[in-house]
Amino acid sequence: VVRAQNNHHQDNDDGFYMRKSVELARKGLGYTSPNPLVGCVIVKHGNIVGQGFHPKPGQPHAEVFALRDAGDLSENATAYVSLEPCNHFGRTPPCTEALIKAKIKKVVIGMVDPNPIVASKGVDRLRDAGIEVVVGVEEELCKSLNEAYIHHMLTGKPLLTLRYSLSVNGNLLDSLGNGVTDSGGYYSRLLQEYDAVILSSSLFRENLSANPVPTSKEPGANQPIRIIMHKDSGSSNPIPLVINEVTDKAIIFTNCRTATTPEEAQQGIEIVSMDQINLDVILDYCNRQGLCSVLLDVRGNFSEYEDLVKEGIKKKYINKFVTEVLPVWNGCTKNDPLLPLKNLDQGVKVENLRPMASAQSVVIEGYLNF
Ligand code: AOF
Ligand code: ZN
Repeated sequence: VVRAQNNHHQDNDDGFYMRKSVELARKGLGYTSPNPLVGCVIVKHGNIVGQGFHPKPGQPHAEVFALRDAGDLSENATAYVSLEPCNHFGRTPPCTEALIKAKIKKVVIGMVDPNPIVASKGVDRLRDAGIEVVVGVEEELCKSLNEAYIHHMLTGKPLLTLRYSLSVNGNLLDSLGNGVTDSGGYYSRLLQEYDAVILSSSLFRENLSANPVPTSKEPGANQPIRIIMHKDSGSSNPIPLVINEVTDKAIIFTNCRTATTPEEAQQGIEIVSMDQINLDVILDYCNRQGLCSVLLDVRGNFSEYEDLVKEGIKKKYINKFVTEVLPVWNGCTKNDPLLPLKNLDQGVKVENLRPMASAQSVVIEGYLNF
């Protein structure tokens, strides 16, 4: 009985320190892709003596920062890491060796690294060195932290999330009214987590004054690469000039054959011409760029996104969706709340609906299971 009680106490402590590691990991939010978010704390005699997180690719891993922070106190201490320590030379040397060298006694791990180069080899290496290893503490939390990283590692494709807004009566919003651009800060937080966001060029043309380029308003936030799809109906000025408002990295996929203007080239805006804009080409591009997460951001006129949404569902590229139910009634033209998902493919099952309250709207997240 005493032992059971002991274990119980131990479990609670492990959970506490693992949650602390996850909290630290989040400090890298938006900046680590294609690497995962990872946090680490070093605990000795019930005190946190070292903390670290992975800030961005090329920089040391979480464990290295935490060990540096702890210094000599690492000896005989326990390390909590939200992801299995790596056992390979990538851009940085293996964390297993750093933990062994620092004479860490025990390592508690949130989840095994799905990266095939690591995949339990880190655990094996630590155990071989005589270190006690516990795996799977707060595993679901650790997995949710790195949804895109895990998806990308396991499928070789970016996590594609469909986002759209609904009015309270369940109608799909065709245009965005005032105050809708960033409902309760949810959109802003969402944006900083994505490597790229797909938008229609008409958004830039029509809503420039009301809605400038969508950006995350979080302090110091990562701004996703803008993937702008531009469908030309044969007008004389095919690429809208307001694209010049896009100051961060952007790529325009267009079905019209125009050369890049000097201004666009100067700003590093890449223009790719093709006969028909499709997700295959866009996702290939994302893969070549090493992007792990993409937001298909339906803003403005839904019909401009319809082909991509259809293709995404048909080809099972869309993994997740986020919809905001907004107390706005303007521009409602369609009649089914989950229209983009259900009407386009009867085989789609919507599951794990997660309503999330925010200041001005209710946000619903869900997954597509084909
Ligand atoms: C860890 N701790 O903080 C991170 C890990 O190119 P590198 O050297 O940065 O290696 C990247 C890989 O290392 C990445 O794909 C993942 O498997 C692991 N990331 N591992 O022990 C960390 N960021
Ligand atoms: Zn590492």
